[in-house]
Amino acid sequence: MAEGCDHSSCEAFEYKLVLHRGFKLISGIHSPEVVDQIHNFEIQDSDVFVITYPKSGTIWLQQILRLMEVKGDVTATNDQLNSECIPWMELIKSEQQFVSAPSPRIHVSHLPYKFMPFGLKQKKGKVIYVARNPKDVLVSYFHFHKYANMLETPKDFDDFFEKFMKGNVFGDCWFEHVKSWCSHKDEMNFLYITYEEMIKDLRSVVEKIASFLGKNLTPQQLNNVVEQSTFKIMKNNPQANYQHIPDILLNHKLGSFMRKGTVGDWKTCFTEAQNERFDKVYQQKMKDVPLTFIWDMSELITP
Ligand code: PPS
Repeated sequence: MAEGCDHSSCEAFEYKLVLHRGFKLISGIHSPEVVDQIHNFEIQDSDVFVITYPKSGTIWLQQILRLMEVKGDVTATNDQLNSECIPWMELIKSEQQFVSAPSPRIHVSHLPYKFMPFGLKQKKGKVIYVARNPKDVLVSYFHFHKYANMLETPKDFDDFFEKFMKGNVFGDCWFEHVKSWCSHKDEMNFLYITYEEMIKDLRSVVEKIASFLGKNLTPQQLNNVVEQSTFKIMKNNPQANYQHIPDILLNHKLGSFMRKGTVGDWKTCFTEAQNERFDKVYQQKMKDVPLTFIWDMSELITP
């Protein structure tokens, strides 16, 4: 989410959320014209799209898929950033950039379903949707807003809580995002995974992804993918950790993409009243949605 503009020489550029066909884009980062073209991009069977609401594990998937492409050989990934090899759909500059990307073309995106290539609905290409429990998403996004210069700095947690609940952030409403994608899952080649299952058992999720993508990796190669995709390793891997983003966009002194990487951090920020309110909204908005989430680390420990 943090690249794609060329404001490295600007003293100060005012980024703001701008409504485009019912979805907020970030002015100066996203081009509404290019975003509108995505719908008509021709899709090949080998195309892969990782779809996430912000702060749900996007860069984690970039690392996993990148490593899978090189069969777990991390030395083969040293010369290029993950964000260059697996770019953001909403940040590409033109259709030509998409068309000429080497196969398999792998992209990540926070865009809602309605903007994505029509071909996906004809079961061309593959979609991996990564969801994370929305309370942890909210907290991770709050911390991200404090150091991301292209997003409005929240006054405090309460202020951000309100913005998130109203969907007044890039990505819009979490509930609508997950519902819009998951309600169309049968139209696409679609794999749904969660951040929490990756925390619980990364290896089995990596195996699931490999099988979905038809990748034949040996057990050792799979081990390598898993080992190189742990929080600790990624945090220190400049190809994966987004430390290359210029300070004009991310104030690295105030935060990091690889922040905590855990489940249940919402408990450090939510008040009891906020938690109750969130639960009420969650129950109401998700009442017809057959998805469940893990809210705390203790739920991950099998007795
Ligand atoms: S963004 O800005 O939307 O692209 O951010 P995104 O990559 O989706 O989400 C960032 C959060 O994912 C965590 N992360 C990980 N957690 C555990 N293990 C690994 N390997 C990993 N990689 C990324 C990252 O720490 C952010 O979560 P928080 O809660 O802020 O730590």
